[in-house]
Parts: sequence; structure tokens; C-alpha cells
Amino acid sequence: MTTLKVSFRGTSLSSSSSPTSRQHISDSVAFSLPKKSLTAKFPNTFIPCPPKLRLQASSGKKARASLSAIVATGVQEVLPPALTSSSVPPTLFDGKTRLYVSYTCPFAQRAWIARNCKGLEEKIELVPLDLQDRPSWYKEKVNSTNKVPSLEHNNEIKVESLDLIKYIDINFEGPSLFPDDPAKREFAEELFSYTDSFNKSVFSFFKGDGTDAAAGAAFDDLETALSKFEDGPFFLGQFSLVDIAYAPFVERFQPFALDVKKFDITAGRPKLATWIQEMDKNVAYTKTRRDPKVHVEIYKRRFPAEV
Ligand SMILES: N[C@@H](CCC(=O)N[C@@H](CS)C(=O)NCC(=O)O)C(=O)O
Repeated sequence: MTTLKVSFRGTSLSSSSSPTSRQHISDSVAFSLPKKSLTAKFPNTFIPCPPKLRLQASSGKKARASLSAIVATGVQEVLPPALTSSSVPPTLFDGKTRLYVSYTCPFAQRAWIARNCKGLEEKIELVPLDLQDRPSWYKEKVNSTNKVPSLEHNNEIKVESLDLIKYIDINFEGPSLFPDDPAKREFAEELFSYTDSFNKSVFSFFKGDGTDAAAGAAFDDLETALSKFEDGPFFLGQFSLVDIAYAPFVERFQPFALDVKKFDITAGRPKLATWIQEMDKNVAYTKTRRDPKVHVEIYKRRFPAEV
């Protein structure tokens, strides 16, 4: 088995490309480094990480997704602005691989995280859409449901976030995000199936139709699931697609529950607290994460009765 070890001893690039500020990006962004500066041009420009980033790979077939392997992918990506109905469309079906997302969509975020975890920033172009002013070509030519995410690969379109993260894992290079162990794979499928009902229980609570106890039970289910395998702090022990499936939702639920419902999802749930802390160390994920205050504001508009 291949293990990838990443040591990040240089100074991080700082950029203005965080999800919260990306709406304000113009068509180029200046980066400052300790001794030099460079300018990145859209779309999807890649900037090599500082010189001291070292990636070491030992021999073997498939790299398992260890946290150290996904903490840094070796590139700093400048996120492109979201396309609107008046933007120039991409040249569709030209053989390029594109991931259509919305920066605000948790389903799309799953596919975006998977793409980053595999280190595919240069292979899969991120094409963000403005869902409020969606370009008509998207429904006509890419996804007839008009939803994100979609993946354009080998001139075909793949949809549905849970299918997409599996597709990205299987069909592209990079560390494997799904274990071989049959017991873990079986549990993973249970957890994939549970995501919708988990989300529904929490949304009912936010809407005011559900009780604290029902929402608490949903988070207890995560706590129990996180206790099943002891070889790591993630759902299947080691980091996997299951963590990617849940992270975008917990990222939104935690701050809203605390701010508006005064409900701390981690209270009495130490495994969940540790999982959140561990996810927060994963740069492939944190590059996709938004400011919790932005999530709270969006959810306050979505669940106004509770404000
Ligand atoms: N089941 C889909 C859900 C995708 C989804 O609902 N995406 C939302 C954004 S978060 C969307 O595109 N909504 C647009 C619409 O419904 O018109 C998946 O997992 O990919």
C-alpha cells in the first residue's frame, strides 16, 4: 500500500479567495509571499505551494486517504466567480472535465471536497453557477433537473452528489477515499442511506415542527456511528467518502443550532466534537467551507419562524 506523507514547512499563501469573499473577486487577484508576489488570472489559476512543501510517496498500488495526504494538495487555487445568465458559457463537451457547483450548495460541496481530496484541482475544472441567476444553457445542455452538482467527464454528464463522490473516487487518480474492508463498506452504505433522514430530522427541528429530542436523537446517531470503528476519529475510522457526505451539512447545522436554537450539537457528544475538529484540519475540506456567520444568516432567512 502506498502512503503519502506531506510535510508543509513553508509559509502559506494568503489569498482573497475564501468562500466568503469570492463574490467580490474581480478578474485577477494578487498574492503576497514573503519575498515575492505574483498575480493569478481567472479562470481556475493554480499557484504552486511554497517551495518547502514536500510530497513524499512510498511504493505500492493505491494511496489510502490518510489525513496527512489530504492536508495539502500542493496547489493553491483561485476560485472563479460564479457564472450568471449573462456570463460567457464554457465550451461544453470539448473533452474537458468540469464540476458544476454552487458555492452555497452543500450537495455540490460534497463533490467539490472529493475533487480536492483527490488532488484534482488541475484535472477537474470547477464551474460555479449563480443559482439565483442561473444560465439557461445549464438546464438545456448539462442537467435537465437544473440542479447542482453535475460532472462533465468524457463528454458525459454525471449527477447526484453521493453518486458523484463515488464516481470521482473510482474514476480518477489520487488517494482512495473508500476502504476495501467489506464491514466498513457495508456500514458506509448505511450511512449514505441515512443522510437524507438525518437532514430531514434537523430541518424539522429548525422549522419548529420537530423537538429538541428528535434532533438530539439524529446527532446521537452520528455519535454512535463515530464510535463503531476505533482506528481513527472518522465515520469509518480513517477519513472516507462518508465524512465528505456529512461535513457540508454539519457545517451548516452546528452554528445555526447554537445561535438560534441555543442547542450545542457537540454537548455530551465527544466523538462528534472530535470529528468536527479533525475535519477542520483537512485543507481539502476547509477550502470549500464558508464562514459560519454566513450560514447562520442564510438559515435565518430559510427558517424565519425561529428568529
Ligand atoms: N439530490 C441532489 C440534490 C441537489 C440539490 O438539491 N441541489 C440544489 C442546490 S443545494 C439545487 O441545485 N437546487 C436548484 C433547484 O432546485 O432549482 C444531490 O444530492 O445532488
